Amino acid sequence: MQTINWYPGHMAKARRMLEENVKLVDIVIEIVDARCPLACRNPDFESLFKNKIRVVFMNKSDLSSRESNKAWIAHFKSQGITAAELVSTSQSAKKTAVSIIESAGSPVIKRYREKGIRKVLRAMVIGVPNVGKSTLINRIAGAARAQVGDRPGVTRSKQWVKVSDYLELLDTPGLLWGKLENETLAKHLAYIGSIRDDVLDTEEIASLLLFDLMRLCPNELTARYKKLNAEAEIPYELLEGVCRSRGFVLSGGNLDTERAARIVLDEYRGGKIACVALENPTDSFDTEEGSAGGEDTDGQADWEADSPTNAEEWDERHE
Ligand SMILES: Nc1nc2c(ncn2[C@@H]2O[C@H](COP(=O)(O)OP(=O)(O)OP(=O)(O)O)[C@@H](O)[C@H]2O)c(=O)[nH]1
Ligand SMILES: [Mg+2]
Repeated sequence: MQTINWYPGHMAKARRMLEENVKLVDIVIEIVDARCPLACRNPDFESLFKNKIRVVFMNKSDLSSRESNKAWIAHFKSQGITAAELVSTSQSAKKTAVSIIESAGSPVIKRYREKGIRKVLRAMVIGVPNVGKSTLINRIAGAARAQVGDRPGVTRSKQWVKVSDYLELLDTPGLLWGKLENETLAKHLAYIGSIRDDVLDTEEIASLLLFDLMRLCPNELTARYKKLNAEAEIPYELLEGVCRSRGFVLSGGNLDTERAARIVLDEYRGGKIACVALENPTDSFDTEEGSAGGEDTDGQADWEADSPTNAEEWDERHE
């Protein structure tokens, strides 16, 4: 796979931005995609948010499997982290999210009440691009306050959203962090649309996605694209199979794999292929084993992921 790499400078900036803003809040709400919580989480958070109340929302849980959602919640619980599954696009998300945020913040409210102060709870919503941070904030606020979109990098700067006289949420731009040197996890971020498609080789990413889905949910995959060869050993053959299934043939008889790649990624991200987890708490992604591509050997960036640019913009505006 094309190497997805991280610029340490951007990493430092993103970290500094979080460090500066975390001082302004009582709670850190971490949004992860339920299909790949590991890829979405930053290993640095333990130290960065040491003294903060933290909540993990596994959003887009409608796009993953029930068993996996349950397993992840139990996993977070075993680590002492409050976690809940959410579907921010559904009405019921507001009630679930607000009740968890309020109960997580109740010790702070209580502390202030003892001093005779009615405290406004402030929570910062963070996460990699496209996981649904702004959608959740809008849902909680009950209005379209924050801009949303089905691509990464929609939110470009931080924005406070007042939910009530006692709760304010800080929307932040999606930040890509530290996991990009692990090829498997980087691949997951590409699948879920956290990395801009125009800096990716979409045909390669779609081929790898098909290859992974053939292992995770062969029945659903072959039901959707009928001409796939379940025994294919080369990921690209599966993309060609999608072309045959859908009749994506160019004049001259060549297969339109570019079109197939766009369709596969769109359909996967929209939950049309299967609702299945890419990661489970018992998985180990420490090594590159099981990844179907080349290796990052020299640590040099082949291309620059987009979202650090958001971090820079955000930084500049708030320095
Ligand atoms: N299926 C499903 N889609 C969701 C859910 N939450 C958000 N989405 C969709 O995911 C896409 C991204 O949502 P945003 O709220 O813009 O994501 P974000 O994290 O703010 O993204 P950036 O600002 O780019 O970092 C939109 O198309 C939403 O409709 C969910 O729970 N389930
Ligand atoms: Mg946003």
